[in-house]
Amino acid sequence: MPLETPSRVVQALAGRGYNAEREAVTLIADAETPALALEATLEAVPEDALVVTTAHVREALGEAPAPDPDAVTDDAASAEPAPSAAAAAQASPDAFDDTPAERGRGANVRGADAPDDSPVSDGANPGSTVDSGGTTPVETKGSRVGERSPPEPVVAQDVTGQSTGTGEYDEFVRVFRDRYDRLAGQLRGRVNHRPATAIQEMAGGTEAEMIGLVNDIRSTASGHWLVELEDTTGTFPCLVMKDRDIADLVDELLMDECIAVSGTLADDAGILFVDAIHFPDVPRTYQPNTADRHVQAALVSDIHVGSQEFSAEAWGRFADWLHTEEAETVEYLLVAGDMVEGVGVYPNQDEELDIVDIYEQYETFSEHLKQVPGDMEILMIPGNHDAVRLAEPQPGFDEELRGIMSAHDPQIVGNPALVTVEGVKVLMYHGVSLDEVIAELPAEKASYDDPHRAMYQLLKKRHVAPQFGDRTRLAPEESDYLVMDEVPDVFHTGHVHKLGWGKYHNVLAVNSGCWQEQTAFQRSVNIDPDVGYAPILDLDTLDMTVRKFT
Ligand code: D5M
Ligand code: FE
Ligand code: ZN
Repeated sequence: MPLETPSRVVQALAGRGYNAEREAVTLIADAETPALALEATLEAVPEDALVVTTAHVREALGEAPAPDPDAVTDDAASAEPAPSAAAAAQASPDAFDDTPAERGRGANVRGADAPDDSPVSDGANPGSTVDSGGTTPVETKGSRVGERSPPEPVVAQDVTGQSTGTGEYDEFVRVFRDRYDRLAGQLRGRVNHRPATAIQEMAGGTEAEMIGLVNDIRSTASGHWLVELEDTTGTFPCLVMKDRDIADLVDELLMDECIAVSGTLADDAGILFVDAIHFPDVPRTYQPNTADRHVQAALVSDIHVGSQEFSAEAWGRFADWLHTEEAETVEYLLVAGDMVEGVGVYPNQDEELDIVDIYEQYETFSEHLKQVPGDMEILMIPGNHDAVRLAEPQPGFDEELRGIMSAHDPQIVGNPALVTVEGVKVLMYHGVSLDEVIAELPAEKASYDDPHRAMYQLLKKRHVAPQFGDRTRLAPEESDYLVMDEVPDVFHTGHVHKLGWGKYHNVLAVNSGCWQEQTAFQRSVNIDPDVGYAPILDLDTLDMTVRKFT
């Protein structure tokens, strides 16, 4: 069996009775000869082990005949030369011949239980209403095939089939240069910036402006902030005094994001005293696009089929509601990642698996997708639990998984992707960076209770995952797929399993909750997930209604 994709590696390991850590799978898939790497790994795994770990693979590859040395030693989370995650995991959608739509298959009508109609309130979200699925008697209809005929969304900013990265060091340099060029382009009109090397030559006391990626943030002995900016020529230290209003903005900074500063050089010209910080941002007056007919989209994510905590009941109620007259105008279903629970994603995850085989998980997911009316247009991106490479941008599912999920002929795209639905630009991103934003920023700016506020920060930075390292893995590509060149009209994420939405400079940010009850890990860290909600978006007004199906 060829072992060119991580999913094949997972399958091969599962065939031998092993779960595997995600990175272990990537390492094997990226080895020069994955089949040999797999065999070597299986030899290295102790007899009583259930999970193939990254350590097992590294140990095995140290001895394996001629594995790719980069793939062995690299860590995608470090800035050192470089994970070769990109090479092996690519789906090739161009080669994937779309099977004809089987629109009839999803139109099966099930008896719909009337869902609980307790209203949900969220005062923080003006302009949006929360409704429940069961307030109107649920009326199931006969076959709806052909009643909805939504045009296919147009997809941009999708790495699927475009990936060229091999994880070499200079590819990281190239992708950061691209990030700088594009985000600096957004800031250029607002400052008259000079390159770092030019500022290094300027006289003390001169006014200067610089655009750079945040390279370091330190507090000085006297409590001021020293922010080092880096551009394509070099770095320059910028000092933000603690008693200035702009000191608050330093709290919002993430490493590797692009900002501009204006200020005055110190007398010795060695440092820039900052008077203003500028973010690429969304213009306050941004006028979002809207559909020119009344049509709606359901925005969901984090279904986690295969987990013991997946709520098939809630999903069934949601799917049943979609068959009702009330949901007739809901023509699109957007799924922002984590279709399945996956295997080896987190330590001890296998103890909570209902389905241990990743392919069976997708088969079961596909069955649940078939409950959704067949005439809806479905669009999905992968998340960190899905069987694609973990490093972002993540390509869409490979052919084999597409085959499993083909019944509905969904549009399968990468993470992130900018999809235009009825003229409305929806930026879909799974949301792993939200963990990072929430961990780094003060609670009033980003928290699990208000995930949309963390999304506002990403909009302000015009990048879906600015801080490279820690939780967010980056695969270097020709360009930085994670930059928001265009302002989206709607920003849709998931991942943190919390429901939250609101508008930032007229852009609707929605984090869509989940369909998985609280896991043991979440209990241990007090994450209380929002389960079984479906945000329903009016594409003609960008107003939202949230329906509850638990
Ligand atoms: O992530 C769901 C949320 O829970 C997200 O905020 C990450 C967090 N999470 C869940 N399990 C873990 C473990 N084991 N370590 C760290 N963070 C975790 P999801 O991607 O759906 O698992
Ligand atoms: Fe999830
Ligand atoms: Zn996730």
